[in-house]
Amino acid sequence: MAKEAKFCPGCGHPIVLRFLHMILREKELESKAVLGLDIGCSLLAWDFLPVNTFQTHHGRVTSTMVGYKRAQPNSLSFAYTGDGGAYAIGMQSLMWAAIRNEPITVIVVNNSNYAMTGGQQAPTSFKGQITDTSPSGCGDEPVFGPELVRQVNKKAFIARTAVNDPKQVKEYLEKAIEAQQNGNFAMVEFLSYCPLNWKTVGIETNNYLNDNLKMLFPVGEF
Ligand SMILES: Cc1ncc(C[n+]2csc(CCOP(=O)(O)OP(=O)(O)O)c2C)c(N)n1
Ligand code: SF4
Repeated sequence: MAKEAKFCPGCGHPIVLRFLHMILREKELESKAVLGLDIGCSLLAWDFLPVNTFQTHHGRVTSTMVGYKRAQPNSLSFAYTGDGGAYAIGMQSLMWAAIRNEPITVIVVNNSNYAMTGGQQAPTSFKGQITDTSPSGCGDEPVFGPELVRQVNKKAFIARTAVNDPKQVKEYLEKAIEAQQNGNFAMVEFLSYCPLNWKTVGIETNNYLNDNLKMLFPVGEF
């Protein structure tokens, strides 16, 4: 049984995690799965799923789960991280795992800010985005993670979707698991809700996702 969420009401993280759990249960893979958590709101997934879980340092979840997979090749190894953990402090770990085609599945939850620390500008913040550290609007272009990783690995499964497209969320998670089972690296980025730091309520959160993140970051397989 999945347990009570520690995430803010309306957060996108539990959507991704519940679909991951649904698939693991359907495919009877719960006992083989190992979930590595990065620092950030990802760590709120601790004890959320009935799956063996590691807590790692900020930006180091990918390398930790590569190590785990090498030690336990029959396991199903997941690196669960925010966009800051993946594309700022953890970019080097992510790129080398992709370059070496390490057979793990990386799940990136992109909420366009450093959420756990209070909503600072992140590598995925979009031009003009108001954050705690860009009160007059972010001046930088964002990082397009899946597009970048595609450049260094032609065999991997690489995709982006959004938490308000449940059919695609499930499909891409299934394909990312299959890719790992076939010996390949996989990464899916999920455009995700962060009502606390976006300062949105109710339908405004979904509108923010559609009007900003989904307008900028293309969804699909790369
Ligand atoms: C080495 C290190 N640097 C900085 C921090 C502080 N820190 C904790 S969470 C976080 C931001 C996390 O943002 P992101 O990875 O995008 O995840 P989110 O919280 O948005 O899900 C930072 C900078 C830390 N814990 N460790
Ligand atoms: S701060 Fe944002 S990402 Fe973190 S739990 Fe709350 S809504 Fe979710």
